[in-house]
Amino acid sequence: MADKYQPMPEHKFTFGLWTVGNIGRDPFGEPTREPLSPVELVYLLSEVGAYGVNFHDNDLVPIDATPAERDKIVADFKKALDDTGLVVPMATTNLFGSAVFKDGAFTSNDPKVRAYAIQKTLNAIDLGVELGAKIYVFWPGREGTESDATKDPVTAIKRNREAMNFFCEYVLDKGYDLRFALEAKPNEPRGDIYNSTTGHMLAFIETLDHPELVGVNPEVAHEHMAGLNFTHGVAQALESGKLFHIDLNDQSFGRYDQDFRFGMVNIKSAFFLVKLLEDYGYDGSRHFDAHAYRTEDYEGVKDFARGCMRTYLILKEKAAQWNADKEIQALLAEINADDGSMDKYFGAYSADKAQALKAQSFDRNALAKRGMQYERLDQLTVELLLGVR
Ligand code: GLT
Ligand code: MN
Ligand code: MN
Repeated sequence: MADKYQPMPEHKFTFGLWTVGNIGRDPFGEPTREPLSPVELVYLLSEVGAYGVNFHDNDLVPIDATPAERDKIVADFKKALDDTGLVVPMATTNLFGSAVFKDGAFTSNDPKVRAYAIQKTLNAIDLGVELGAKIYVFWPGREGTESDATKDPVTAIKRNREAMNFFCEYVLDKGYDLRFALEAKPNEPRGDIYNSTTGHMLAFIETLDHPELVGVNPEVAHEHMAGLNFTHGVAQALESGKLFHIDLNDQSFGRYDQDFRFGMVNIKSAFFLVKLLEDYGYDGSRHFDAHAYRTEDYEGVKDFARGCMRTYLILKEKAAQWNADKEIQALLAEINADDGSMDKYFGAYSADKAQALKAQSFDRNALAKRGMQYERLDQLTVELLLGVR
């Protein structure tokens, strides 16, 4: 019998080359795994059942490659994609690894660095489009400061906006079928990063010349680093039509960017996230921006990748079970009971409505006495997740 948690193309599970290709280096220790080539990583992803592979320009083409080397690498990569059927839904630029970006890319205080960052991104957009990407991510890892003595934050916002407007015009000029997704992170590697949460990004997008081309790419770990409820941030993006992409992983609250396997730490919040994405029909990639523990060899990397997808599918099944659970649904119906008597006060404003509402009397104490039964509802949820329902 087929495994019911088998990943299928319609699940749109993707991994970055940098995720399964992570070699286990950390700030204190050397790599623990030998690097694999992009082609080898495509075959690894195909073996575990992924649908797609994403990359930074330099995950695929080294920063100092000659044009001839670039063409050979791209041709080999395309062949691996053809052989395996994997697709490239998303691409992005490495604007953080090279020492040139030590003070940022689009927000660097050095105009030559800013211009170089824009040039690098234009080339990387071409590369992504050549391989079929429809979403292009911007993660401003170096766009920040250690000390605010060093950079004016208003100037930095303006530089960032000018760069994004330039890229939107470039995509329109070229006729590319490409949209941008901005990924927030509060800190690391910079002491503080601008536009530090998904909420900041959503507000920034509305100030661009082409907001319709730009959405967000929220990441679990990054919002948890900021102590936020990830599901709420994703809901805000989804509700406003701005959830273009998502980076799934996990993270203990209060830690650095751990990029753990999806669902590894916070099963319950992962459940509500999957339920949100599924209930509201999010149809973009489910991208796992995470990596295996440093203790693992490549068999462990496959365990990691399979685990991300399997946990997602199990939680998807649990969400369907939750939606079909008679006791839970009866409780929800009771909690949300509505006799329609207040309908006349909701919806569009009118002076008459405001007048009538001001005249309505409410028994505040009686309303406050009502028990909401949330303890019961949450315990039912926990028992469902623990597998005893
Ligand atoms: C980097 C970062 C991720 C971003 C990637 C996109 S690179 O690994 O930690 O969160 O999504 O640039
Ligand atoms: Mn991360
Ligand atoms: Mn990410």
